[in-house]
Amino acid sequence: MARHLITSAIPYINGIKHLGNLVGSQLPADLYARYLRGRGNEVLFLCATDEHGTPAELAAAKAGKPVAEYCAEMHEVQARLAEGFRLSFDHFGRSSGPRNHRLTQAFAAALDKAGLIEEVSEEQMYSPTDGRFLPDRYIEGTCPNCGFDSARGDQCDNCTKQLDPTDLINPRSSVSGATDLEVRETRHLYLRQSQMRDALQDWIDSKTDWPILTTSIAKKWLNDGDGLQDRGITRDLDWGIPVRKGDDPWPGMESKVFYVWFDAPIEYIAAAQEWVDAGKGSDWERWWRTDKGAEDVRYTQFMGKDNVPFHTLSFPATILGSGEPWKLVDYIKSFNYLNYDGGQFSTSRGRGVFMDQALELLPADYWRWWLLSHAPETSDAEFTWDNFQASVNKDLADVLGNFVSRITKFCRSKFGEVVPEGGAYGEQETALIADLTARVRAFEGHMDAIEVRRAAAELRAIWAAGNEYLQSAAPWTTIKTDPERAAMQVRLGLNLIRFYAVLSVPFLPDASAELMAAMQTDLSDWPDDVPAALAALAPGHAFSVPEVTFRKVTDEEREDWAVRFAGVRS
Ligand code: B3M
Ligand code: ZN
Repeated sequence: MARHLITSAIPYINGIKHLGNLVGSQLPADLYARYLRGRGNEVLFLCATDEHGTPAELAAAKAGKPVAEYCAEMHEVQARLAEGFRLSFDHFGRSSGPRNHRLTQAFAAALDKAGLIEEVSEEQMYSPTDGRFLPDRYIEGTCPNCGFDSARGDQCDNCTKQLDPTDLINPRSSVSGATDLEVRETRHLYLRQSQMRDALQDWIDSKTDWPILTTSIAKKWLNDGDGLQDRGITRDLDWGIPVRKGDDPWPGMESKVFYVWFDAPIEYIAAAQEWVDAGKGSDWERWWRTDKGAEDVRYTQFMGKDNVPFHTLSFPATILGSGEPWKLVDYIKSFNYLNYDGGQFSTSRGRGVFMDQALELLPADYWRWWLLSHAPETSDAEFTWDNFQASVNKDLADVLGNFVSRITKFCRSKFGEVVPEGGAYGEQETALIADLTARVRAFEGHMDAIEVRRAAAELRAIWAAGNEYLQSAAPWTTIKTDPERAAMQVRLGLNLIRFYAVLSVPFLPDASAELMAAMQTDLSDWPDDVPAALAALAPGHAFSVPEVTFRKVTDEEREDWAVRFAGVRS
């Protein structure tokens, strides 16, 4: 049994996430966590809300609430939605919690001790109209790298380049829109990332199995010359983790906080501590300290492509630079963007379908299936209502749902609600089992490699193989001439339902649970031995006919939803 640490990028606190955010980190992370647990591994799956920095301050101001209160409320909202989508976090933490405060301050002290922190007097954009400095998202303008006109002060969302507010062309305040900005002196702490170029280069070069998307972004910014500039890790903001040197004050920095991207990844560690504090675990160090057992852990991170520079350069610089035995990530799975119906999903503009809205329309499994089977892995992907309807109706209703319904109803009418006996398998059954064995091994291969779309396609093919078998074995015809044989076909069919339920848990946790309940079993062991797994429900085992497992999306609904979500969220 291996030990797997899995983290999803921690979503900003500033509002409800859209489906593009969900499929870019939390949902595939959940898929992988569920799969590894299903195969008997020990898994610690962590996520949290990212509560500091300008996104939090700006959103709280917009909501007219004190920022601490806003964050507490939004954390609950996001936690409930995560449950709604069945995201099986072992802990969903908060980056504003006391554990992260202490850890972040301790990391800063360790980096300082290692000579990697420098105090720099720098020029920052100041807005007389707003009466404040404008760090990060308080400022917008044109990206000097790609020309995108809504780049933010810390990063361009279009080309992923990390920026400084003073890099922006035609900068404006995102609070007031003011353009009469001036440059003022302020002192900040800088992390001397440039000192760690060689260490980071060696580390990234050693990761030959990483997805191309991850390594290409990492190498682009590493070799770009300025990707590994020394960067400010403090800000002139009220809300955040106060700058301290461990437990001691940091002279001259009393009114400042750490930059959100400095403390946010440290929350991955703090979330493990919070997990212990919440009584859900007993030892966080064996997951995070290589001197305390974590060298045996495989650590996988999930994130959208815009987060890759921070996870391949900045956070590893923090970890490596501390000189302390912290666990480094082993594998970074990153995603392209999911677009929405001819444009971009947009939180700021409220465009697309958001997590709360999606769950009002349909249960989580429908969304999980569509999103995962269309995950933006090798390129950007697009959500359209046509595609959503077609995929749900075909894969879930026609293939999986229909299979379950036909076999259970037929059995009930001819043999009653128990698994019938029947004779030995014939050629057709042997061929099906051989085919399924090969497909399950292929499915495992894709899941192990976190090739989400391929895994979904293989799972669909596994369902389809059962459907095709049923179609050609046709027990409803066989029964007229050979009832023994029909009984055997039904016995295999009922066993296939349980088998599908076990394999499908990572994609469709609710439907899988329903199918297991209908089959009146909790035998959920992974089918390492496919023939044995297909004999798990013995003759005489009782079952019940499940309710409709998946319903179809009607044309009327599709048209209605397309119109309803065409504009912006009100
Ligand atoms: N909160 C950005 C995002 O939600 C940021 C990720 C932090 S991961 C440590 O996409
Ligand atoms: Zn750009």
